[in-house]
Amino acid sequence: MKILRAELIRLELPLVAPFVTSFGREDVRHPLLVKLTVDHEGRQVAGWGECVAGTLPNYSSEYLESAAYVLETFLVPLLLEWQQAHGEVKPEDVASAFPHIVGHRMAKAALEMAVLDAWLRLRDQSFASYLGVKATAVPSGVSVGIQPSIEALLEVVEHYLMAGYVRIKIKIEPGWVVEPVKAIRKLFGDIPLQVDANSAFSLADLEMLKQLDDYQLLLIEQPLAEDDIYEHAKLAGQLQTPICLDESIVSLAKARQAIESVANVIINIKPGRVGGYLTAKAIHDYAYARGVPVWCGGMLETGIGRNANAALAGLPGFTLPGDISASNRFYTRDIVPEVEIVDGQIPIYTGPGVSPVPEWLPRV
Ligand code: OSB
Ligand code: MG
Repeated sequence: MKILRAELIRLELPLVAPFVTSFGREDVRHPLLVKLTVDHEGRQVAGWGECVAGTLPNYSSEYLESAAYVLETFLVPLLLEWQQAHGEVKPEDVASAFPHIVGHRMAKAALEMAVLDAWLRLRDQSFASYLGVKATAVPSGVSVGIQPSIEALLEVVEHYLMAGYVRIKIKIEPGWVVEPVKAIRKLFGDIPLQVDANSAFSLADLEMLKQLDDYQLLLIEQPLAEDDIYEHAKLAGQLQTPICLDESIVSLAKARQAIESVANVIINIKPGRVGGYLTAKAIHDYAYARGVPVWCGGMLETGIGRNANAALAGLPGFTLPGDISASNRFYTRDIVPEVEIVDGQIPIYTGPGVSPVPEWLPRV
């Protein structure tokens, strides 16, 4: 297949409610889409990729404008050079087109996703079938931001439980750790529950974090610094609750290091953070072969990334519910037909590619 044209499309989607984490507050999401027009023997299709970089460099060093710049200035031109030299482009080639571009994995992931999407459309094949996924739906968990009060938190959690979410994750930060967990346990009993600190703590908080061991949490996600697997390993030795790594896992190499050094570790796989769905699959395969549980994280994706995440999470090693919720968890109107929760699950899309509804794009 040959790429004829590459476009970057910036969107602005207001959130249904502010999303507050230990690193900041978001009211509006700015998704960046990559649209490739490709040709194969006279047939033209469009392939879509979604870049998950946030507006600010607070979750990772990448952010919206850096990703757009890197795509436009380096990644797309290098991929076109590769195409010129090799006559065509395949999904597996994308990473080899820019061996000397360090980092910028969210930008790389978006371009690889668009190539993969176009390539699969030309074959009339779904992403799930490409991955070898047999499942038809995946359990749906929800990530709950930090709330202004315990009462507000309990109300929001109740709302999500009523909507059918099978697992609740709450964001935590200094001053918002044990009390919210305790209040949820008291009101809702032994529901599947986990917490996410987004690197808000250090080993000096050990005694406080140890208190969480009393609440049968599924896991504690990324309590310590983003670049510090070593300290997470130390912490894991002191806690009963499993440690899950999110920010720290930016590659297969980091996943290997975590699996080798952190006792009882669990891995949150986010395709954007690791450089694309192919690496995400490789991390899954590596962890699965070693009996290490993984689950699929989310980055407030539109239906483009959300459907792709659901397909990925259909792989057998994804044994914990993902942050794969319905479109209406974040948006009043998605840009593709709504992703819906049905009996606590997100159905896996079976068509060859999910396209934005053209009339809906100008609104955002
Ligand atoms: O840490 O998992 C995280 C959103 C943005 C950045 C980081 C995280 C999150 C979430 C939301 O928790 C997950 C979702 O998309 O549902
Ligand atoms: Mg996280």
